[in-house]
Amino acid sequence: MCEKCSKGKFYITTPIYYPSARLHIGHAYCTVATDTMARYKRLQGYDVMFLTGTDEHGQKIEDKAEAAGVTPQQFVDEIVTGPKGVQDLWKLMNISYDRFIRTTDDYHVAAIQKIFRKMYDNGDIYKGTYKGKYCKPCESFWTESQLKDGKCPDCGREVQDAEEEAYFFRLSKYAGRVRDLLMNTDYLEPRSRVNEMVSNFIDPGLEDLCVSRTSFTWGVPVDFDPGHVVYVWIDALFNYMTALGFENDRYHDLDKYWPADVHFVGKEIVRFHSIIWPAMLMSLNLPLPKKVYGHGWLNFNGEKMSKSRGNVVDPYILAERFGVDALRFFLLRTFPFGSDGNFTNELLINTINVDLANDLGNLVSRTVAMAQKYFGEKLSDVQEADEALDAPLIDMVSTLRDRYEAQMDKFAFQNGLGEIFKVIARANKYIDENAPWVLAKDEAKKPRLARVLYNLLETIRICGGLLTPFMPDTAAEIQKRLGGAAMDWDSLAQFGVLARDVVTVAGPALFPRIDVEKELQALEAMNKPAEPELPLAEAKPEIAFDDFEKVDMTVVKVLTCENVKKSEKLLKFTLDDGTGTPRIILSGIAKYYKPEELVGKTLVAVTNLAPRKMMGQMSCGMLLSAERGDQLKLVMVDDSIPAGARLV
Ligand code: ME8
Repeated sequence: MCEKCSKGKFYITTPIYYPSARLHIGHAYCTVATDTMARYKRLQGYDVMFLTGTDEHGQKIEDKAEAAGVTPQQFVDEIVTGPKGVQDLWKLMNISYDRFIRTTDDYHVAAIQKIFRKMYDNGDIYKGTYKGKYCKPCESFWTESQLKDGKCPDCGREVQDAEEEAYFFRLSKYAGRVRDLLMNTDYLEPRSRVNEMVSNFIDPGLEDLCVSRTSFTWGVPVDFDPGHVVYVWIDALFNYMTALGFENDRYHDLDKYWPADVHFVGKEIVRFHSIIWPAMLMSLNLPLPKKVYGHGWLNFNGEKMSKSRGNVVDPYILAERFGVDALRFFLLRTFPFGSDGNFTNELLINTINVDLANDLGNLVSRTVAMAQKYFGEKLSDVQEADEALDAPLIDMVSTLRDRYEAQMDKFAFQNGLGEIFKVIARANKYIDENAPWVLAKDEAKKPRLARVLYNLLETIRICGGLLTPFMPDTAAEIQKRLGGAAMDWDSLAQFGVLARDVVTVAGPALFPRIDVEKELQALEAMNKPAEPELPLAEAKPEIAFDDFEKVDMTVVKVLTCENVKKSEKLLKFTLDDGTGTPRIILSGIAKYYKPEELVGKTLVAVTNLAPRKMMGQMSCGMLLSAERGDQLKLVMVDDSIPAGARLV
């Protein structure tokens, strides 16, 4: 139990992200959910440790860094700590993590080496030969029997044959204990994922796991066998403990926080967290985490979110247009956490309009505006509640915290919000039932009017307080409008905490209504598919400087340009090359340009190329153009460069 508070500790983690590309809104989903749970537990009075971070080793990163012409460390540094990188994104999304681990941190690397050696020393890691299949994008090894139609069962992509000397972890030894853990405890939720793990992976026979690689170097070196690097999932999974100080001196709160109360993970990595992770902890006689929760995936317009398909939903764009709170709210209000969901811009805008602008926003604006109109800043003369008129609302609000808590404790974010929004809808109905504007016409009914407004303000206080984990800024704004009213956990279970002479503060609409059509068009325009990756032409062999010097590249101006009769490909150029005699060049670029658009342009030509006959006409030289894939552009230079200038 923590000394500071009565509730105890709560240790929650997100998966640590691969910084192989910029994160999209699907990645933010899990982190927003984790942040909401962490804030909820803090609100309840728990001493929370919320860990997130980045998983920076592996062949995929090594390959990408090489393609980008930088070192793997430079590559990951840019994506993790650079502008609009992972850490910036979490700042933007108001993610209140307590600790951020990078698996390239020195203390973690050294700890992983010790952990690997411990399992080697206890006989659970041994050396053998690896023969099998490897999925590079997933960094996963598979046996033939695990493949689905010969492809990676996780991502459906091609796998490669792999054979090399490698270390193995005796996963098979733990099959029985892991099966028992999954079948007979609440370790893994939702329950449907248990059947998936047991029938797809454990019951067909768990084989020992290959836990080292020699074909690349970007990983934690096995310190007693140079050339081997530790399998990235061992490196990654132990982050949950090294970040607390396991096998290192950087942190010292392992005893306080371990075992984790819950690991939130996406469904495709449940296998690692529910089979490999507990087996390794069993091998080291360490306590197991209390729970792994495998959430669903978000698709975009029915398709998998991916950068190459051009359907990435950029959290920066969405947050800028709709606000961070609206985005956070949408993710958890719309999709049940344990199931897959389909993100569409229309759904996002409609959710903001209906729930936030209409229901919540209107309730707050109308109530505060009426309180100020009829009473000024300070409410007064509040009479006692009317049993018949007020009990339905007051009863519902007084018990809201309990219903919300029951859902939140099951990680049912959507249902927790559902409870709040039922109350908000009821409160809006209460306004219509009690018609404060009618009461206001009769001075004798002022105390009743005050009670009606008080009930509404108190409803807003409790709903606002319970919304804090989801929308921290909005909750703070609501609190301000209620004159800094209490929003601590205990007060949220009590109707009547708000002072009867509460001072209200007016403000602009919390969530302005969005014009659906206009906004959809704007988003559509921004979400044009990304440029397809174009193949690079093969590089030519090296040439000597003297060879390069032999080529005359001259700036030329287009005097005339026309199609060549009977040719679909050729354009005929008459060019000023500075000599005073027009030069004729034929070029096979008719597919890319209309002749008239080139007249007057300043181009570059190779002018000492031997003349060539094409379609019965002589061509004296060649115009330079740049080509990639099926795109081609003439090389055009600044018009101020005179014809005849040589490229040197
Ligand atoms: O898996 N919808 O990292 P990662 C919902 N490094 N969740 C999604 C998603 C989507 N469209 N796309 C990705 C890794 N995610 C490992 C974790 S933990 C010891 C190591 C989720 O960057 C995905 O399910 O590929 C995963 O939980 C998280 O983003 C990080 O994915």
